[in-house]
Amino acid sequence: MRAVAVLCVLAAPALVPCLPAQGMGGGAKAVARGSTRARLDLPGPKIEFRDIAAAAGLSASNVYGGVTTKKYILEMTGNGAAIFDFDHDGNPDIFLVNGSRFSGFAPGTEPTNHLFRNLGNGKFEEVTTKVGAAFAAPKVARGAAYADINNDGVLDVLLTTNGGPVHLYRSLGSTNQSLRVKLLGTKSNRDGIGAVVRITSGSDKHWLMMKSGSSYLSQSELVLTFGLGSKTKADTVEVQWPSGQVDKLSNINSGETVTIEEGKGVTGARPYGKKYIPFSKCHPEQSERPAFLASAKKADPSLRSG
Ligand SMILES: [Ca+2]
Ligand SMILES: [Ca+2]
Repeated sequence: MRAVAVLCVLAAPALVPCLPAQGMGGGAKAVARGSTRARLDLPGPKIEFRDIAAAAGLSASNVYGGVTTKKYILEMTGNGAAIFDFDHDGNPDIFLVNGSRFSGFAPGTEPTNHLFRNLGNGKFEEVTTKVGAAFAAPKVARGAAYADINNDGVLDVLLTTNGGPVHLYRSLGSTNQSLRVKLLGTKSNRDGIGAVVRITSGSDKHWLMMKSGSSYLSQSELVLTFGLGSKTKADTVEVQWPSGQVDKLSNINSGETVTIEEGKGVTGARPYGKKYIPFSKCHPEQSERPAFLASAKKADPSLRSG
């Protein structure tokens, strides 16, 4: 099974054409075109999904059961996945954990995580081996979630393994800027789940939805992190709440986590703490450094060497 399987889950509406057309509302008609192309004819615009995973660079193999046979349901489910902007360049990246086979793996042959960096042109680069030896070490993983565990503004990653320990990876980040948004619903639900936040920063536009779930038995933090690249503020921030309330704000600085309360605007701001702790002090057993830290060092002479 290849990484494309995760995108199939994310694009679940594409599975609708597999259902019989009978009973579907609005005069919908399903038209199947082979195993990789399907089209759902609706009264509105035509919607069609095409498998572009390999062309986009998402070609690493994920391991579940045998290549052609699966003995157990858990060998067919796929594992945790997360989409977040790990390097704050404004492009969402893809993190996958990997591997379920109840017959086990010979030592050293276990599957590995996959981290794909979004190049912003429809292509992804796998950077798994560039972000630290421990990150790329073989393991049979299951759940995956992300959060900023130390308030440095950089998202860290947690994963669980089959019958093994939990792994927590603290990212050293980059010199790119970011803004984090926590929502406080009043008419809407307290965490703002379902709310859409849109920001503009110069000519850049980004949006994220506050959501629950989306990974295998995992929940990432309920804070939205926007990568701003070199921009130091969001010119506009708009929150569209599930209640229908729309809050519009302006000139929100990067480098902090702001709390936006429904109908009131910004009611709190927490600046990030210290960043760029030398890698060797965090992980003296490792010689590799995250690729994005290396590039950040080149761009920021104040970045201390590990
Ligand atoms: Ca990115
Ligand atoms: Ca962090």
